[in-house]
Amino acid sequence: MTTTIDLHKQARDILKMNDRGGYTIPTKGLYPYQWNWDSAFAALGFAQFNIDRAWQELDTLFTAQWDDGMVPHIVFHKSDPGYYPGPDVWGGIGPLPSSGITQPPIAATMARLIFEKDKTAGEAHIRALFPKMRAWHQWFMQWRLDQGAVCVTHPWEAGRDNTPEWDGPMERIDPIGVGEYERRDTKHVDGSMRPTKFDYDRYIWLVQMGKRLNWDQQQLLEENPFRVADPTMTFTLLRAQRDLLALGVELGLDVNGLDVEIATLEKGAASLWNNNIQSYDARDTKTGEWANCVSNASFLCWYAGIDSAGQSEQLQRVLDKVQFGVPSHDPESPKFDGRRYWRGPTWAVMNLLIGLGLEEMKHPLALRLRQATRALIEQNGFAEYFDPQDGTPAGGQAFTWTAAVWLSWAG
Ligand code: 9WN
Repeated sequence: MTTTIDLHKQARDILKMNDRGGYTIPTKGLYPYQWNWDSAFAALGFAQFNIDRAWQELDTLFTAQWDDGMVPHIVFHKSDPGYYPGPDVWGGIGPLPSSGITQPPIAATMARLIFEKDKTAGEAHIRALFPKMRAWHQWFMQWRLDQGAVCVTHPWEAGRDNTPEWDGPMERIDPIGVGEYERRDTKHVDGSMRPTKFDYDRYIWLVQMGKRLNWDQQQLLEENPFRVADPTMTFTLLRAQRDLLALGVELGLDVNGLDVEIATLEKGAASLWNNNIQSYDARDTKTGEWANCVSNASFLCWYAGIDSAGQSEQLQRVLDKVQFGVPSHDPESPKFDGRRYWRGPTWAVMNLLIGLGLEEMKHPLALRLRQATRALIEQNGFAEYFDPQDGTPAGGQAFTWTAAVWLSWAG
């Protein structure tokens, strides 16, 4: 029988195995580069046994920050033909080869959690990272707001690539001229667990457009048909801004304007409440239409410091429907698909963020979610994601962020 001690060792070994020297890849083969939010989770995992390595992870991520403040979603430290689209397809314009979009800003929140573990080791890192995190958050505030909610401009930005929330806006894209390309993801894992060709044509078409416009945000604002106000981005940025404010106040740093930005984001979060389905939801800013989806991102409200009786009812409902919550899409929706990526599976990292919020708010479902995540990993290992009905592991294996969730929260 595998014991908790064995699983802790396995989780630490996964982090060490995926360490490429200063940064960690999500998993060998499928994802051979540094991903933005994966790295922030990796840092939290490392902090449980090697605090210096935790800070190094975040420090490395921010070496890829663009002049305008954006921190890219992939940093291509060393070219690897096993992943598509690579650095040449993206044509990122930062100091290191990178993609041209970002990912959910959880770095400031993870930095604060790591700082709380050891303030002496952390203070210099926080002082150096603070202006960089501030600049990144301000980039969101400058370019990405819609009624105060934060928008994504590519499905990959939310980190929830093929969630049904994007189905409407994706259908409106005609990927004319996308040309031939060779997918590599389906060479590593079963295609039935991955996004479809319909999705990939549009993912690549959006990348080609960004590169053509040299990732100029003003031009993208005018030309890009995909602009969706998203609960992931809105809730994670709101939380990150609160954490930045707390860190700044504690260390006597310049927090001027942060309170106003937080108030804007609070309004933005409120604007994502969809009365028709009694849940936080994504809104297509081009049409004003709701996605009408209860997703795992809907449950990030507590993480952002927002309590919601309506969302609590939804949480109770979806947790009662599956063995291992939180499913990435409503298990009662006809679009639910328990094995296909962000259209149903449970993701340990989302559970961690949701769970942290629930615990901080002393929510009655907090313990249940933590125990379900613990059982999920105990029984099924450190997979990228899992079928929420029976826990079947899916996607990549020996996955950095699942190991980090075990070490920092579930284990
Ligand atoms: C595209 C690395 C990343 C995660 C995302 C997840 C997946 C990439 C892909 O893998 O996306 O960014 O190629 O499928 O959806 O959340 O950061 O683990």
